[in-house]
Amino acid sequence: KVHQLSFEQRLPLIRNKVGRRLLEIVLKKQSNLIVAADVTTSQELLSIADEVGPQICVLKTHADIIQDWTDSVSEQLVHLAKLHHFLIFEDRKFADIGNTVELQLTGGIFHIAHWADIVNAHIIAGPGTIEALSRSAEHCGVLLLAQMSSKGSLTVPEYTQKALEMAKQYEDAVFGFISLGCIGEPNFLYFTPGVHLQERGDSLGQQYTDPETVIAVQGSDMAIVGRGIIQSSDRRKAASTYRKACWDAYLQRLGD
Ligand code: 6AU
Repeated sequence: KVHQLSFEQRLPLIRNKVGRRLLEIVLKKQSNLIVAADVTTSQELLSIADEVGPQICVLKTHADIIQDWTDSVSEQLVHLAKLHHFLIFEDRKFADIGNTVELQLTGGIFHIAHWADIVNAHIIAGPGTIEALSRSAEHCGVLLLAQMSSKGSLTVPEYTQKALEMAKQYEDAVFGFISLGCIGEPNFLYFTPGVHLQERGDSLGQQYTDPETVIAVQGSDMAIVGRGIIQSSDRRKAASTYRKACWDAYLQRLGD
């Protein structure tokens, strides 16, 4: 099912308010590009946020790979997010029982619930994981991992289907999926990682597809790009190239 509904048409169908806020940003900036800032120092993370900020709708973080994380890092990130008008997605991939997930979301040294607009979760442990996130992350939107980009992923069609069913039960919190394309209804958004304009994969099982295939052919909405931009010698220019490729692919899908 490839959606020919525009983001304008889908906005009122999204139940979660972070999801609607995201679509407002997407439309205003004409950007369905998410940058995955997989770097190990706060200085690199913040400079990437500042460099690519104007081109993106969401910055995706892995707080636990930053070696010098403090509350000040999240404060500066939130400042840059307001300045450049993007949302922050902490790619924590919660996967535990609800009680533990609640502690992981609010506690530790990261206090994810304080600064993240979006978090994601595996469905492997059942609905308790999502129940915990929907209870303690009131201002946070949730994405479920329905498929993965890596070689040998265990997300068989039945598993993907379960993710769709679980999302429907928690539609106030869950507004979309990590998936390889459009896998469900237009009231959810589809986020696809493993996007690169040059490479086909890496040595550890990542598999890449280009933006046009992911968005125009497979029907995904948002492209998540890490190394394709992060490892470029000119990140601003790379982000601008990817933004245009992803947006053109969205327009192409609407026109088909
Ligand atoms: O473009 P890359 O390969 O440098 O980075 C891809 C980013 C990484 C992964 O942690 C993440 O996307 N990712 C995810 C997410 C977003 O949940 C799921 C998946 O199946 N594959 C994947 O690469 O930050």
